[in-house]
Amino acid sequence: MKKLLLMFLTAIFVIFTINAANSASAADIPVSAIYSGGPSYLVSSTQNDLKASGFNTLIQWSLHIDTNGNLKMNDETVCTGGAYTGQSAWSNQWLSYKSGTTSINRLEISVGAGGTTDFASIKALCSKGIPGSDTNLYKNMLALKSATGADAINLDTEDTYDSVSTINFCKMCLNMGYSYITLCPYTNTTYWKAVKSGLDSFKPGAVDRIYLQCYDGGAGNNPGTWATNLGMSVIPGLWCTNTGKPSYGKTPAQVQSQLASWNNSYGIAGGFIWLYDDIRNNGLSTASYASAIQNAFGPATPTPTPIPGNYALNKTATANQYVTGETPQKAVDGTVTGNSKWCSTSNIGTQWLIVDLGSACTIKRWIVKHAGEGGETTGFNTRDFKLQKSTDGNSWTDVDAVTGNTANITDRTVTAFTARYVRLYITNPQTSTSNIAARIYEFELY
Ligand SMILES: [Ca+2]
Repeated sequence: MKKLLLMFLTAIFVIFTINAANSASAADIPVSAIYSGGPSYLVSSTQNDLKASGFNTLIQWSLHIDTNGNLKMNDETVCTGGAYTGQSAWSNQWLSYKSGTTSINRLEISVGAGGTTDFASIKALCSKGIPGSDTNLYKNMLALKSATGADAINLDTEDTYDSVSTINFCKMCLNMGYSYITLCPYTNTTYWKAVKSGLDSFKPGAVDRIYLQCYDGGAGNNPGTWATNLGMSVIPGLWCTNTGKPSYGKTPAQVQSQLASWNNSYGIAGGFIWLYDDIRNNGLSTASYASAIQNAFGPATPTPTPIPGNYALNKTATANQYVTGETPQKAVDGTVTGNSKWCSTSNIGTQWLIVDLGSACTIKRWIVKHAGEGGETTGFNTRDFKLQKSTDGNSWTDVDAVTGNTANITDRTVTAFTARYVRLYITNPQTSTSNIAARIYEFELY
């Protein structure tokens, strides 16, 4: 009996921890990334292997920057004088990585490495401010963007930990069109916190991934500690079987086991593998490592098919209050991206959202997409709320109620009812202990 109780409490604790830390579940499709050096730059035959691998993110390592702002990919100059001068094959490959049959949906270019002077160059070029569009560094990074279509710049800072110049460099990259900045720490929490903080205030959401090195110099890293320190779930990385430092080498089975354990303990957002070069050199299976990451989060689930006939879509929505720009209509516009939410001005008391369906509709399912689904912290998810119906928009009857919610999505079926007006009636918007306004990304009725 005691054992059963303990198991029950442990299960509750695990569920709570995962929700609180915004971890990936199989349904979310976790980040599965792979770093690659020479092979994906110089060997044209690697593209088919990587596109069929199951990895969803390819990180090209490593971009080097000299004090004149010229760029090299490993040993070869790729951008100088504002022009791309690297291998045409690499440019062509990268521009087509996300096309056709492929598992890759994101490309990143990693700057720096241990024992290099790249961040010393960045300090020399960026410490006085954000380099302007007339600088060689700006022109070359823009040429690289055009040649590769890279989505993100990844920071592998391992020397010259100067946050001011790093932030200016990243702001320049964001200004010219790179969508994201990602971090790849192994040590020096203070530096990484400063970089993240500086970029969070410049462009919220721009730092969207933290790839934590948990091998070699970062072998002792705890994903939970780093997530707490940096304020978001991390993506831990492990080294595949290798001959360079074999003691850090992990088989696919070991990768799966370690990531599953971390996900249960801390909630992680995915995993990454260091390093594709070793997979190639040792004749390993790229797909086996991608599967190991996916399997750590449970078997893959198919993407849910959109349900036709959301009665609320683009109907007239009103609310008791809303923040400028975050209007009630954004809760019924069919999207959860781009901050498309209704947000109340007050963070206490009752808040409500009414949808006028135009005519009476028969409804048997309702869905609410909360803050976490829109990319905000799950602590902002709506806690206690009701579904109400009305035939006149004035007199309301409860249909269903949810209390103590922490999930990103509420999806409930109810006994079919008919109404023209439907109200989301929020009695407590806060999941976290701090005061949080109601944030509804989408309210759907079927
Ligand atoms: Ca929306």
